[in-house]
Amino acid sequence: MAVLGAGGMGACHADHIDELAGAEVGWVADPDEATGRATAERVGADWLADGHEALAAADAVVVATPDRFHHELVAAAIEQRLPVLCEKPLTVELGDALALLQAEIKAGRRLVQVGFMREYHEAHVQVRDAMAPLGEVNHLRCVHRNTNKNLDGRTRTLDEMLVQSLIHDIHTVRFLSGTEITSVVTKTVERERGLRFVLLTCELSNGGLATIEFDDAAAGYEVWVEVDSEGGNVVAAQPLRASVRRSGALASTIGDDWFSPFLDAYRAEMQAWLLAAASGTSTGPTVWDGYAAQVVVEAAVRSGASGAPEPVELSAKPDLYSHPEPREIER
Ligand code: ISE
Repeated sequence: MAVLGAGGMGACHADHIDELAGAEVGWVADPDEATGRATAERVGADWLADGHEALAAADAVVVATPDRFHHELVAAAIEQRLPVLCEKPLTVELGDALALLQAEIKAGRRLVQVGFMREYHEAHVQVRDAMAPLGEVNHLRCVHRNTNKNLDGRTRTLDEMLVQSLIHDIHTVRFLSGTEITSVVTKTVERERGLRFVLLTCELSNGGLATIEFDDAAAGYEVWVEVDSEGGNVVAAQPLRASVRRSGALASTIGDDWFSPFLDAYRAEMQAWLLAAASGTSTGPTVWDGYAAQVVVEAAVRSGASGAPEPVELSAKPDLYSHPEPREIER
């Protein structure tokens, strides 16, 4: 495997590949030599500065570079018919997501898995399984509280929050409800230091609603979902945490980083991707999912500016993405 980008996510993916039997990290590519070498040496791989060089040598590739480089590397991997695991977002620009859709259609195969790893997170999987027999979704509520301790006091723009964070919840709405988002209204709360809270209200193609509540300066990191369906209500299990009674108080720890609550999900995602790649098939969130989430992001940005509901207009879903069965990758 080649791992392109050795920042937090690249290093995490390289470690997970290294842990799993049957796959090896051959190359870690990162223009920053110290960062690249640190991960490469840990997993017994070679360091390369150039992602394209690593890609030419590998059987499969993980793209975990800064978001703006995803498009060109994924396009090159599709061109070489290599299985790809690409961190979210698939691309930053909608036009680039469309180009990847066209490239995969031209290749005639699903080659890319997009890193919407909530699909591999136990609490989300439990909700999906529990709601399956309950019929149509009437309302799906996503709560996402980010502490953003690594922003050093900087606040993010609406676009950044949507592309970097809420895009996960947008995918969660789509994969849990099995519907498409047809319109979105964006409301925001600005405080002295900048944008703090975003609320998306989405109409779904089955006539239901979804709301995404996003706090970018919360006291602790939390992600959960609640669903009201025709046949019942499902609430995601909260993580098990010890309660401590001390000095007349009852306390529990939430945690403030977004990474550790999802470590098992990242591992499961990697395992699923590797198994599919090894058997010549593909699985998990597709380029269509990456594109569809990006269309919702663009509509939410427009609504943030206009204050009005904005339609989410997807192109017709290509056949390649219409059937759930994994397809063989022919090389
Ligand atoms: C981060 O990039 C992630 O992917 C996390 O899952 C998300 O919760 C966080 O908001 C993002 O910044």
